[in-house]
Amino acid sequence: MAYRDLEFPENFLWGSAAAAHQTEGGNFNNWTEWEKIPSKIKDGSNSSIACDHYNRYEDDFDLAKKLGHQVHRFSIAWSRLEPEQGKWDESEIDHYRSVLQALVDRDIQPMVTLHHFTEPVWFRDLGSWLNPKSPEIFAPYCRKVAEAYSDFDIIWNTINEPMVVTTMGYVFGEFPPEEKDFGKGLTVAKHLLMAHGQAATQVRQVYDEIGREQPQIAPVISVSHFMPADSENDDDLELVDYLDELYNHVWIRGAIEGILPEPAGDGSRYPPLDNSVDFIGLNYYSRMVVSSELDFMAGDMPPKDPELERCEGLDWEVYPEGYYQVLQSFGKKYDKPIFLTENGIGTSDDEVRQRYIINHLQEVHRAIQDGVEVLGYLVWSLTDNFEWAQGFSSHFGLVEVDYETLERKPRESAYMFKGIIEQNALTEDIQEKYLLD
Ligand code: GCO
Repeated sequence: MAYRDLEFPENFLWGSAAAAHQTEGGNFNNWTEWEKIPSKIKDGSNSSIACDHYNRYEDDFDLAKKLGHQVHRFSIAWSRLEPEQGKWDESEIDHYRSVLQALVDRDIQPMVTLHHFTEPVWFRDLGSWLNPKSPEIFAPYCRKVAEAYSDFDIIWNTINEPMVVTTMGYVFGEFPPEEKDFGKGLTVAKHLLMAHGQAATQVRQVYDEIGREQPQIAPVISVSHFMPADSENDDDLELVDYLDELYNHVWIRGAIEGILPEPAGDGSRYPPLDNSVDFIGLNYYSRMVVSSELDFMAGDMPPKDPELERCEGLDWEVYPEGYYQVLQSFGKKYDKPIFLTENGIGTSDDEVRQRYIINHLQEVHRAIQDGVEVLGYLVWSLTDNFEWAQGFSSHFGLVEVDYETLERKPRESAYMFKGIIEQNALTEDIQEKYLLD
């Protein structure tokens, strides 16, 4: 097969993404408490030390720098900053100042996520996102963060993957609080949308108050490419449309249009959402094939395609074409640029990762050629880390972590990615080297 150089737009940003709970260690939140229940984490591990990134962030950012990264996306642990409602831990606020400074010192652009899955135990005890007041309870923390770090040049992410929090925590019951209740899921989706609005509003207000130019703000959504088990079956096609709308679009459309859309809300306006989306943070990993003959809500899925490679543990099928499809549909539906805030694969076979990244970037390039505005691309993740209910058994890192010694070792894919960043292109040489080997 003949390849050609695929150049990315000028000013395209490259880097990697991570989250506090998965890398830092030493957290105390709803997940650390849940992890203590035997059998919740598939490999029997827990996040206690994780990658010890809390103490090793400078070394990790040295690696990111050495590997050419221009952006690093990470999350702030709400439970560290506000260990009791309304009480602020100044030493933790200082900690993240040092983290931000370490990125700036290395000339890496920080992208900061305010909520990435975990929350303080006191918030859980107030009913978490089922509490009608939860968006307002979240707001002071967002304000505090904005006040504390507004002197840094930050790209802000409000809520990470609201529909994953909703479905995994409240519909399929695989994440805390293990609810299996569609109605509760809708309530949580609505409150997370309101929380996004509150977060954006707080950040904007703080910047206005200090007379600083407004930053870029975005929620980060997880999208899947839904496909019918039988493309001739109308019921399957209908199910695809229904799930695509419910999972991929309802929430983000609400954020962009400033409403609480049905079926999560009643279609009413929610003013804090106004001007809350500068760009769409989009995470894509895989497709989802669905059949109307199976009970999707009970988690029944058709058999996977044995020809496709899969993500370790999570069993997601590798399907790069779906990336193009979702980018196309987002490009057409919304007048907002897209930042690819996560893409990657859990695997111990780095050649699988090399192929995964290249094949997905080929699709990103194709979408850009066809007119979709894409601002940047972040690999999930810089290092191996604690993959939620999978524990440490799914290896997403460009950099391998030895969990005995916590030693870091860049994989070949990290150097491959460095080459892509340096050229701002997927060159013919890189494609030949990594796809034909
Ligand atoms: C998510 C989270 C990440 C995951 C990654 C791989 O996207 O679910 O943002 O924390 O680790 O997606 O599953």
